[in-house]
Amino acid sequence: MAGASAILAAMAGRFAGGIVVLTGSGISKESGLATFRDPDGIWARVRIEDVATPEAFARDPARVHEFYNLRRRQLLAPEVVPNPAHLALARLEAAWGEEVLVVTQNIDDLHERAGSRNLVHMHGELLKARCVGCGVVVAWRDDLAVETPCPRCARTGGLRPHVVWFGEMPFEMERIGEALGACGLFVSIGTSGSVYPAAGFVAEVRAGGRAHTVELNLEPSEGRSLFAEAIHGPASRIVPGFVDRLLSA
Ligand code: BJW
Repeated sequence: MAGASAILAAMAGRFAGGIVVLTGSGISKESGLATFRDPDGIWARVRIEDVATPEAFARDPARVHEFYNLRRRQLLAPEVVPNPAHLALARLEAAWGEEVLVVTQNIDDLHERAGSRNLVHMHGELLKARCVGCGVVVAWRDDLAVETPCPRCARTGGLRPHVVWFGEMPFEMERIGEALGACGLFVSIGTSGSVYPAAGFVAEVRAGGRAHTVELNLEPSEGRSLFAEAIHGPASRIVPGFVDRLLSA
């Protein structure tokens, strides 16, 4: 099996570079959180321009707060818990330690709840708020409103969800770039590959010419042809299987 032997080769090099796992909203779908671009996804119900740009927040902050308040309440609902895909990635990190870096585009905290620690939230975190006045970033589990005062500077109107909107720079790009440049295996899980810079990671890794690249997604993504190997199916089934294969290779 060509894929398995490529993984063995990547395993041999894992001490030299590690594994980068990019995750998107598809990994959290079976935990009860919506994806963005599927027919039942968030962007089928809400316009990006109304809720996910700095201009939208400047124009109508109450509308943007309403959108994220609803998603924060959904995330904190008792039935939303990590699924076997999140748990499998945490198991991989438990076995191989910091060689495994999860870079998630998701703003939910399901990777943390599953046990992942070596983790980058490149599009931010729903359970944090940031003050545009003083810059403080604080843990936040309640609704936000335009009138909510900043817990540090007390200014009102400045608190926003600590997330990355279109036109804003994703977080920790330097750390991500270094990991992509060094890794021996790049795995993309549950993302359509339509939002940059994350959509460009596979090409970046391939340009290095060393790492094996694998897509794990419900269906072929926009970038499928860029991956050396692809496994399609629901994340809760294919990710644990893939991790088992890595750990037993
Ligand atoms: C399953 C499954 C199951 C379902 N199991 N799988 C023109 C060209 C190129 C770039 C640009 C351009 N014009 C503008 C840009 C830049 C722009 C961009 O990419 N736009 C594109 C739309 C073209 N990007 C930005 O503005 C970014 N910033 C930036 O570029 O800064 C400049 C920069 C310069 C140089 C270096 C670095 C940076 C910022 C992007 C911010 C994205 N923000 C959002 C909202 C965040 C907060 C929130 O959650 O509300 O992030 S948008 C949304 O999309 C969210 C997601 O993280 C992101 C990706 O979506 P994802 O996760 O892939 O979801 P889907 O729905 O698209 O896909 C789900 C997949 O799962 C599907 O394939 C399903 O099949 C699959 N699936 N069920 C497994 N059970």
